[in-house]
Amino acid sequence: MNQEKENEQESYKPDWVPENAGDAFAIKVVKGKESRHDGLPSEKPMSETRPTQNFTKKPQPTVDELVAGVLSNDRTLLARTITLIESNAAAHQEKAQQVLHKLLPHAGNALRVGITGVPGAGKSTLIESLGMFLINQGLKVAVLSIDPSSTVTKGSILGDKTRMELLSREMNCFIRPSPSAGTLGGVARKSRETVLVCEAAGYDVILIETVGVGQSETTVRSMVDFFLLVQIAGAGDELQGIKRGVMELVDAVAVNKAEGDNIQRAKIAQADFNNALHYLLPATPGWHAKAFTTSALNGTGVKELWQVVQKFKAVTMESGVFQERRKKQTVDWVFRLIEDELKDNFYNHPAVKSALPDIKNKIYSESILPIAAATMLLDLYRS
Ligand SMILES: Nc1nc2c(ncn2[C@@H]2O[C@H](COP(=O)(O)OP(=O)(O)O)[C@@H](O)[C@H]2O)c(=O)[nH]1
Ligand SMILES: [Mg+2]
Repeated sequence: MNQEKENEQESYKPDWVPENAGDAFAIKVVKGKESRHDGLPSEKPMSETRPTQNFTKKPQPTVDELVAGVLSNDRTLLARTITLIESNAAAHQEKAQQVLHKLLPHAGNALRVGITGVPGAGKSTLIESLGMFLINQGLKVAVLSIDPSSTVTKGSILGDKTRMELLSREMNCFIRPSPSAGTLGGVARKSRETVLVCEAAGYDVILIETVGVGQSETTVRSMVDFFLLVQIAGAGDELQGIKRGVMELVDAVAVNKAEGDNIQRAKIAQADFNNALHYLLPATPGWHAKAFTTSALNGTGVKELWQVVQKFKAVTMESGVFQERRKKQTVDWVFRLIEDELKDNFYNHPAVKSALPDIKNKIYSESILPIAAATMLLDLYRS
């Protein structure tokens, strides 16, 4: 003990200290402790006493655990299954397919509703309103969004979560943001599979919000039963980016923000939309799309909107159009999967990959004809 104390007090001068330097340069060396920090003797070296187990990852649930979890609507396992589906890692995709395979017989029982419209039209707010209405009717609601431009950090869901404040606190609601940025095809495949997983978990209504840009509307139309366009009155058709094409895809139009001073304008817009819809081929055979007014903010028109959806379901089920569309959607999906796979294979082919930049340059400089370029790349792929 005495010896130890002496060691602790021992001072020495490093060799860079000037000669004749005073005590200011002295360094006191304290011997390391052999005992634990609480002063008690340690039986193991320090490195072995570290609680490494806290830093190891939780074991991954097995396929059967995920399946059982989804079927019993365990929200954590539901979310983990979706994360698996969204992963691009080959091992995850393989596992996701096994889970899906087992869930498929339990899917298909929900009503799938797509909601489109320009940013700011009030889609998320309408989902909050409609979702709460449905939950109060005893239904379970899943909300998904499709936005190929969103990323994990900058995704629109940040805004959406605040718009869906009440809904996000409901036990009977499950909200899942868009898979992070990727090709529309990739995002769509993941979302389609997520729909099936939510159905297997027992959700009665799946609401899918999509940004009203590019091809995402056609994509969402291809995975829902009912498609709703949310509009605002007085914004002007150009401002709302209304393409005739979108009107041809929808089963109803909701002229939103129809409250206060805006009611009159909303009614005029409603008439305009009804007029336009009248001349279009219906998106769903046997169903005439109509425009309605809503105020997502204070909930007016939401109940009526749901009655329209209910009527749509009854009419199309009766005529068989509902079932027919689902079958057609499945066939389309299969072909889309094939197309995506072929495209992936093509662009990832080593010979194609390495030749592509050069061929692109040649196309730019017009030193190669387009058809020759395509033939050259395809030949490389087949070689
Ligand atoms: N006055 C009014 N404002 C609304 C209504 N619905 C949505 N908003 C507001 O419009 C803005 C955009 O709404 P949001 O739901 O995020 O639109 P989204 O981009 O289409 O999802 C928000 O500030 C909402 O509070 C409505 O019915 N009336
Ligand atoms: Mg939104």
